[in-house]
Amino acid sequence: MKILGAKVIVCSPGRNFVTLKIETDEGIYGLGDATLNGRELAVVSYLEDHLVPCLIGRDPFQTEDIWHYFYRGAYWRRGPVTMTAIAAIDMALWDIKGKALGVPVYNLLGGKSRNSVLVYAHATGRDIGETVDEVERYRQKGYLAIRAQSGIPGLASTYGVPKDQKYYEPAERGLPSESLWSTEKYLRHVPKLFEALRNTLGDDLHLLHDVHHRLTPIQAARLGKELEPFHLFWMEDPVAAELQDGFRLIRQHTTTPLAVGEVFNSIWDAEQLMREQLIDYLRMSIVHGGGITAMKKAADFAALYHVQTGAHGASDMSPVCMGAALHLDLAINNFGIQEHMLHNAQTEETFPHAYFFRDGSMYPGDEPGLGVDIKEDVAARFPYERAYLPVNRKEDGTLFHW
Ligand code: EZ4
Ligand code: CO
Repeated sequence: MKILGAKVIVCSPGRNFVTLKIETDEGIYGLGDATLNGRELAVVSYLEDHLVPCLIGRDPFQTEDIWHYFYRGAYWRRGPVTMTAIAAIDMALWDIKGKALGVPVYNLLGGKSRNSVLVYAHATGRDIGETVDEVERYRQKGYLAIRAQSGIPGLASTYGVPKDQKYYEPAERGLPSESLWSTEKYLRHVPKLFEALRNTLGDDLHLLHDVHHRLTPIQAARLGKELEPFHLFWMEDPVAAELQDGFRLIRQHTTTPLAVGEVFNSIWDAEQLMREQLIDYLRMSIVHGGGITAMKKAADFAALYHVQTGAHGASDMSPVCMGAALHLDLAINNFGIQEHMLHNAQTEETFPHAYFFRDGSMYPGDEPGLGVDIKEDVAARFPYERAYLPVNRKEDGTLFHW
């Protein structure tokens, strides 16, 4: 089998998605997600101008060689644009392999290590009362694990809290919006949120929280300690993780489990964090972490250090990535949890998929390949619109982590 060509499909069914479609001489095609939120067209160019010309004529079964060809062969290593582009190719090739062999991709990765994939949903509210109600609503839908975020008194907008639309979607059309931040107000508020959640909902539900990179290690240590009575499943991205040494400080002070890595794009971003057992869950996604080939290796490395996976699965990862994630989640031994943020109706219409949700878990389905398709005619109805993630400033105007 040979690769005939590949095309990049950009669409915006409510938000932007970039999808790679690789075609073969046997009529089988594969799909890969190439979406990098707010920087979409950089990946389009990287693929169209630099990678796709090198794919033509290759054997799509050679996922390992092709991965190294584009990783080592670029000379320039890592980085979100490069790794997202490589991930898209890798996903599409695994999809082709599965379709050609007539098996779902999880059967090429070791088969089923479990029956179902535990997922967590996002509950948000403008205040504690609304968030408690939202968590309850998700629980009634069958979710066993729920991330809880709430507005902070005295701050006009907060990460994770929707402005007008029903579901939280951080990217906005037009130029970047700006939000305001106060660490003091945040740290006073969050323990009250989780106290209210446990008092109202009891101890059974898994509760998660995303700090979104906004604390220093010692502040994160304080928060982790104060949240200990409420037994979180995890505290996510407590600090920006470039300084991996910083996590030692958090670890010394708290037993609240830590999840890190949605912005990572290489195992080297997490190598020390895992080797020194400074984190509990690796959040790197297939689309931003270099594909199935790279993430299988990262997961196997994590397993040596008691680290489990908890892949990023926000709505800016397309259904193609969600499908790929579920195959890997089902197959690896050290799977922890999978994020599951709902896609809107137009996205569901654009990307038909075999995966489904039932009783708090998800299932990749048993179709050959990844089990996700794209309707190009539907995609064409939703052309690209420039959109950005917000930027975040402290109340005195200092630019801060978003
Ligand atoms: O900010 O996906 O845990 N989920 C998150 C997300 C990320 C967005 C960035 O594109 O932190 O909301
Ligand atoms: Co996050």
